[in-house]
Amino acid sequence: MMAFKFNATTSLLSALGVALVYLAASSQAEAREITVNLSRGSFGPVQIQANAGDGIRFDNSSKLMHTVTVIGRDDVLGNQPVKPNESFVFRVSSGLSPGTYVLNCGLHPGMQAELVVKG
Ligand SMILES: [Cu+2]
Repeated sequence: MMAFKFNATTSLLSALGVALVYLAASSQAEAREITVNLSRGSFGPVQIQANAGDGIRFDNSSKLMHTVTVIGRDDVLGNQPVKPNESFVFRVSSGLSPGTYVLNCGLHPGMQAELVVKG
């Protein structure tokens, strides 16, 4: 009888352990961060795929000031400045419905990237 109780407790703890690992894995997936480099007048990569809730970290590794704008969606992200050697994290909000958007730098014409929001 004692052995049975021990096994039942062990099983319950194992199940809890599995649940905790699952929760940890889920929250890691939700906290995904994508790094985009701003350098030499271009975004790298030029196509970014993200889900709602993901963070896009714009790293400015250049000696120039850049800005990041979602064209046509100033309500989501205005002309966000990113100084040299600084970074800015843009959280893909639920305000951006799934679709394709164009990001650009307001200071360097032609400096663009495509943002695909998957859902
Ligand atoms: Cu720029």
